[in-house]
Amino acid sequence: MKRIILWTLLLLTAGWVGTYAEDGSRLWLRMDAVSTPAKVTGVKGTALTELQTYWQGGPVVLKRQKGLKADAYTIKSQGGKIVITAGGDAGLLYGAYHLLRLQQSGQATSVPVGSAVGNLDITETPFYDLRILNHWDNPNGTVERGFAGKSIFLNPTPERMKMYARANASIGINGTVLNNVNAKPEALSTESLQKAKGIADQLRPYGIRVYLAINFASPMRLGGLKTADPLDAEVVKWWRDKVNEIYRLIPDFGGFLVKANSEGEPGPQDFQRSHADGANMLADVLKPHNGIVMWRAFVYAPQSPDRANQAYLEFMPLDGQFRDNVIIQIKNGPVDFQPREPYSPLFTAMQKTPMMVEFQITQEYLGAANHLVYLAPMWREFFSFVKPASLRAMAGVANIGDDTNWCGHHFAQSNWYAFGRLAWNPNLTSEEIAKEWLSMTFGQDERLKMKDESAAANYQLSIINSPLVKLMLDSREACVSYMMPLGIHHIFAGTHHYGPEPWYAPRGVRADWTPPYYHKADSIGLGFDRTLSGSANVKQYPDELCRLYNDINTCPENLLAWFHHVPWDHKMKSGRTFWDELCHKYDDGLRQARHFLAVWDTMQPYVDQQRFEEVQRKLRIQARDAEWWRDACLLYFQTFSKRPIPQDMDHPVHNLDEMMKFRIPIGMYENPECGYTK
Ligand code: GCV
Repeated sequence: MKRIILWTLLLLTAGWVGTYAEDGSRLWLRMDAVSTPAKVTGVKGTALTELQTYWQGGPVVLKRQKGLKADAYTIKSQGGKIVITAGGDAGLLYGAYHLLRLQQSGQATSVPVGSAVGNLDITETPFYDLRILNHWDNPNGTVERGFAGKSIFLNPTPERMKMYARANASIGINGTVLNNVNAKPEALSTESLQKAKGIADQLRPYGIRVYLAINFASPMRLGGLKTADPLDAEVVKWWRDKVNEIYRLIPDFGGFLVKANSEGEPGPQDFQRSHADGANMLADVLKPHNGIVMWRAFVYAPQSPDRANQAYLEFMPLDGQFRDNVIIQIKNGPVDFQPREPYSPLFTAMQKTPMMVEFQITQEYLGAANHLVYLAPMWREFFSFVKPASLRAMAGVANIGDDTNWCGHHFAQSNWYAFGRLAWNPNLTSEEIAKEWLSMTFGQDERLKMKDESAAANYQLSIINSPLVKLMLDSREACVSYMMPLGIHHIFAGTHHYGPEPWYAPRGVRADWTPPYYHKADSIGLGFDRTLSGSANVKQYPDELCRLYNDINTCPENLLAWFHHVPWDHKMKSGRTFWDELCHKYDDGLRQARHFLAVWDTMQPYVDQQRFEEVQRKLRIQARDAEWWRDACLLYFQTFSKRPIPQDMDHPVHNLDEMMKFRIPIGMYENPECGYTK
């Protein structure tokens, strides 16, 4: 209550500010140009240009210094100037963006609006050298699991590419994989490579390298060879020639991302070779050019009794057998980007192989571009189990498309932003990042127009102290609650993964693509038995965690149905039965989603009308979807539990038979207009 009063006071102090239309296309880079500098080239040239265009303070000097890491930088106030020092040009660029961020967000009181120099003493070193986006973009312009329109690479305009490059560089992203991991062999055709070269040329001045996902069978399907066996001399020559062709066009090409022997994609196992054989062959041909291979560990087989076991079983025997320019890219959880999963046990098991984590920025399983779900808390949760230092790099599946606002939902921009900031420093808190993003994304223009510095500072404070921060921080847990609480997972509609279909199990569809494989609901209870007497998945974790997860009484309740087939009457810490707790969790999630609408209404004075209304519309969809999730899941699971919905909560308002017949007519390439519409 106190917070709300304080916040209201701050709003009044800041004064009522006029609003105007705003489409979100400027992302978090919302500075107005103060001059139009002459064109200069190179990454240092970009740093100079950005400062000359947008910096409103006193003189800034850019200096290279030996001994500093290329991307690291310092920013210091020295003798009436600001000096940015870095080991390489990219560091100068990152330093320039840092300074502009201080100016724009008004966070540092030492750099108020329009100030000359302030009193700066900042040192920054990126935690990971490789901070990379993975686009799942197809040559025809569709984006797999993309909810923000078509691929930005289909017909890239220089303005759009420039904004993309600036946005990435401003948060430290320094690599981008241009195409879908379900790669077509044509991704390596000379025509496609020319196109990739065009994009690489536009991104290079911003310190961003280009990478490509490849199809392992390319030597056959594109090159016309009889085999793609990685140990075949002709095949190796084909790859060597192709790699040489790429580097002639793109001298700083980063390397390959590979999805092999997974979901029908070809791989070395088709030729009785191992993942290591395949990855090492590619690594050897890339090595002379300093290229790398990011080899994905996302593998599972239809016959596996537990999909969560598979990556460990395939990759652990190969630990230590990969070349030093191979990094194994592992999804954060052992199944597939669910709203909550435990971490993938490979991360703590593999000791002799460089690894990187793959997060999903696009919300395939978290309400697509319709739900406001801030993902930093989920990624920070991962890092509370997996030490950041045990990884070599961070990759994020991009949520970017050609929609005017880039990400489909204005708040989905915060996930792109948070990914970049965490790849730079995984120890930043979710709250720090949310405040930074909010203060840059909303209210800028009003703040910058204020002549009175204290009014401007108050205005900024009112944004970062608003209940919106809490809304963002709570949003992921709320989504878990209304979609799949207590460790339930993968109970989505088939194909598009939007909305609940815990019953989905058509004849002929492989079992591990259907929800009953995961929830295993029956008259006894709910959940996947991964204990030592079940699939023994717990054994893939370190001993201490194995013991913790294996015992239903010590297993964290938020993962209970992930590791256990939980009896309906199991006593929970709250004193409720598991069934009652499940009902309450769904209902709590729904309440939270509804509450988001009330919180957003209080933000109206701060936010331009266009973004206010667009977010409000999405929040309404989210609240209706949360109700759909609660009703569908509880009524369906009730057919097994045979227990009543508790009296002290709201009861379902939809009919199960109608929800079971309902279909959303979309595939995996688009955002649904809205959810359940009956
Ligand atoms: C690119 C999941 C998604 C697929 C995706 C795959 C992967 O299965 O549903 O769309 O394919 O993960 O990460 O390779």
